[in-house]
Amino acid sequence: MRANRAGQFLSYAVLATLGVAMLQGCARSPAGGFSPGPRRQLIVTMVLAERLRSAYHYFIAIDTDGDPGDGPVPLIATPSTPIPPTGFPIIISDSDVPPQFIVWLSTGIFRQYRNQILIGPPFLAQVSADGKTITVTIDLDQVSTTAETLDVNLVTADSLIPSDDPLLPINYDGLGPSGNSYLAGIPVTQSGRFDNDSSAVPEGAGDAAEPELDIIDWTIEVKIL
Ligand SMILES: [Ca+2]
Ligand SMILES: [Ca+2]
Repeated sequence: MRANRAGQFLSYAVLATLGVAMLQGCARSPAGGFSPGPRRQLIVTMVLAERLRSAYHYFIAIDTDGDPGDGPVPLIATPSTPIPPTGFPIIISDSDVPPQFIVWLSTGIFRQYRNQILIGPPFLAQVSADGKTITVTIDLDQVSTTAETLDVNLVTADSLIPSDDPLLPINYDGLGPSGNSYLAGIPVTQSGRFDNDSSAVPEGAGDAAEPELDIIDWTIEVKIL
């Protein structure tokens, strides 16, 4: 989809000045064996129509406020949009609150942000050999130790820098035809699995400007060990 509507411009400069976290591999225990990993995990896969572009941006956005009535949705800023004091480019949770937790992949690097603060890489993250499937394992204790449900959206974008040129919009995709069909109220107090096929608003192909941006499938698994 092409976007040129006004929204909150979430401070890109904050991101640009933060440090860089490298992709993390399997966790090893101090004894040298493999750890079973975090006690509570959120495993997210995002499938694209075509191999991702390294310079593009791929987000998992999570709202922890417990209100399924508002969730992370893409709102594209323009240069004339007032810049809010804090936030993350193109994604908001509701009219006031930026998403509390973000995983951001760009230039081959996965970064996690909690309340706009970089907290390092996800526990595990990888891109498939064909470049179409992104899989991220998030330590739920890093997201929130108290939230019983999460609202989740997957968002892609070709740029984080808004342009007033209508010929150069930020192109993006998000869950649902308009990107506003975030997944509301995913319970994280017990193990469970959710997927696009059983979603009330399945995400399909052809609703993004480029196949490299086009989310066509997803799964979310809550794993309590
Ligand atoms: Ca969509
Ligand atoms: Ca799509």
